[in-house]
Amino acid sequence: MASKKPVSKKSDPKKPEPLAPGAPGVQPPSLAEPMTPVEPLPPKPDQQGPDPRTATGAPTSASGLDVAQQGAFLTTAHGARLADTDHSLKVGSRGPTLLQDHHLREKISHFDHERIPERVVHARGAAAHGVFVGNGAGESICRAGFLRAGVETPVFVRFSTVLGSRGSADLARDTRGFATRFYTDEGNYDLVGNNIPVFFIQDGIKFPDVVHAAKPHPDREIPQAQSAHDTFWDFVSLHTEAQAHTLWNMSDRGLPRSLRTMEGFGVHTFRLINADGQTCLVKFHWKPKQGVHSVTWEEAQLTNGNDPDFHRRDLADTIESGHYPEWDLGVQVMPDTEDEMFAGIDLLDPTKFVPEELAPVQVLGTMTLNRNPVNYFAETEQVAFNPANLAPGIDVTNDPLLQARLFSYLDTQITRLGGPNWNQIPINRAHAPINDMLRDGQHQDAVHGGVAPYRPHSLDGGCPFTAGPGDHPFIDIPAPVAAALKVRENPLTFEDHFTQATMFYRSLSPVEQDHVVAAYTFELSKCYEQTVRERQLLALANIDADLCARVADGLGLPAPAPSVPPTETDTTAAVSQICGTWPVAGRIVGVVIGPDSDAKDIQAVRAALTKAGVLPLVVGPRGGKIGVIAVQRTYANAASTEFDALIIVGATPPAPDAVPSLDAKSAAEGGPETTVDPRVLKMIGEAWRHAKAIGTAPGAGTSAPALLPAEAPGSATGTPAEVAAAVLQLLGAHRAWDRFPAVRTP
Ligand code: HDE
Repeated sequence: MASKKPVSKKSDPKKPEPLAPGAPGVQPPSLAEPMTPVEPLPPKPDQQGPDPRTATGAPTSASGLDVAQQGAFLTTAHGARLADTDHSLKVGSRGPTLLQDHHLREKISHFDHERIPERVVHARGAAAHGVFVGNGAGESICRAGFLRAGVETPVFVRFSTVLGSRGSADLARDTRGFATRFYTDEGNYDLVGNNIPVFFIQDGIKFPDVVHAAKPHPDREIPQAQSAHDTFWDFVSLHTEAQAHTLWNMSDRGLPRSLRTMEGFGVHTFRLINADGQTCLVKFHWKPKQGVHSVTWEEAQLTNGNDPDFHRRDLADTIESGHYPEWDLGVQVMPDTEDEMFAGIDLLDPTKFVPEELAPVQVLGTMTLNRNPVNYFAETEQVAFNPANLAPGIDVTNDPLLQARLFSYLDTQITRLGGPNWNQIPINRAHAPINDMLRDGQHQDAVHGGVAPYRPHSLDGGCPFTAGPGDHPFIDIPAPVAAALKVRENPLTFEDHFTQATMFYRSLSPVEQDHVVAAYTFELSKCYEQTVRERQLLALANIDADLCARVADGLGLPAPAPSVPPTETDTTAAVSQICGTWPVAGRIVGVVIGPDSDAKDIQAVRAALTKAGVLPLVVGPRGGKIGVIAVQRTYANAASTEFDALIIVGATPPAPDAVPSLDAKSAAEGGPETTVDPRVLKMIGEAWRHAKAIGTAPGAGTSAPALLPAEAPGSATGTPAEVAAAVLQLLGAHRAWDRFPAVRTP
């Protein structure tokens, strides 16, 4: 018979003990709910929030940011201490509940309003704090103070995908947002860019069209965070100025390995002015010191299932571990000519980029991201960027896409952040003194004194005054505007929609071109409408006949003839990601061990990797420890996609209960079954297909079955030290690129 349950549970009548003097933060080890109030633990040094505030408005002390609460006692929002937060106020233990229960209503009502509307685009993001240090090279072209040599400016950077909602997966094929706020001494400067240097549309008035087409279909709200559907391809095949950006999306750029390994671009052309009043036109670039790397499409699909937070986690973990990511900020400088053209490229057309061979990127300073946000909502969610936030010395151009953005961002925050005072939210506050005459409105946080928030006035001492030329005011650069008719049309120079798409495609390496072909074939195969596929094939025919033929072949459709004359174009080296060697610090290597692996061998591999700044994660058959080695991942929860390379130390782990399975080599050869643990084989098979470095260090007295084809590119075998060294070298190239054609062979 079931034991009788108590009919009611009373709140604990025990009174809290007074604080134990001299023992702040020390909790007795106990599994029970703590009953003795203690002051919060002091925070770690890097956990200071941006000007955090308590509910009372007073700045928090240094302590308290690593715990959720700011004091020992639970209170209501207006400061009354609470004796019970677990039981609503009822008439007797069986109710009904009383409307009088203020704490219940306050708690539930606040909860009801915990969510704010997500961003209509760029809803999913991850962010970090950091610092930008100017190198002085910008002084000759721009008077903005933060570019001066040695000036340190705090920054907050938010990376995002464009299409998906807040809860979507990180590795969607998509453009990435790269929005940087510089908290300069002269006010906030926001460089709100992307990881792709060109955009879908030339005029901001088309933005709702491209976004409606790319978002999930309005009837069923599918697919989430994807461009592989009819409405997207319908739009871009009709609106051919979108073809260049779409091609970048279909390339590896649409699938970054990490937010740390992305380039950033300001996209538009901006106008700079120096201290002597000379102007120039520039395109902004962020160049990651970690290299520009991507994942393969299969990795992206697997990762979205295994770890939809892959990019967020990677950024936060890397910063936490002290491997701070860095980017150089650079500019391509073009003369400020009357026609705003450069080498035949209309600098006001945001669907065009300037090849680096024509205007090299000149570095103005370096940004380091070195601190994770303390609170996602307060910082990453509430940050509100605005391309209209400019520093004195930097101004916009008449790019019609940029012009529309100058309206949109301010407008959007009024709905998203609930009123006009979003600039007062801590993450949005300028670090320069604020002295505006904006007053009142929802969520007004300031208690403004005085009586004269207007100008001119003779009260309040006449303040504020307007700044004179020597007071570093914001400068509207006096650019000439030609007399012309009011019209709704584009310049003729915006009409070429294909040349730069062709240039981009032909500048990629064969492996990267294969990926582009596979991406188009996948995406178009997901469209139901035959006319949409055929129209997009026509656009591809206008870009490159071979690209079109290969995609058409994959779709089982005839390749159409181009509708515009074939393009002759140069190539440009900087768009290919396969070049050179890159630093390996901050990369992750899975060290796969078996029950009998030698601890000394494992340690040798770990030590070599750690010395190079690479994070080794030991993957064992079960959790806990094997000898003295702590297992960080198990065969059950490890995913090959988490690692940039694999090293197998010791005998290859046997299958539990001798479950036979195919290994990578014999699978490739259609050969015999082995008894290697299938989860390990899966990891190795995936790493092989994704062209990752694979090392095997069989160790003394043990033998690893030859899992890979002989002389496999990107593989190494030998002693633990030899294998670690070889894998580190392979990692520098990111992947064993010459393995891809082998994968491609049917
Ligand atoms: Fe945005 N964009 N955008 N955009 N955009 C927004 O602003 C918009 C454009 C970009 O991490 C929104 O606060 C219009 C180009 C980034 O918070 C919204 C047009 C580029 C982010 C908006 C553009 C961008 C946004 C959504 C065409 C690259 C994320 C919420 C005229 C140069 C910022 C918000 C963050 C966000 C409008 C075009 C980049 C609705 C109307 C071009 C990185 O205001």
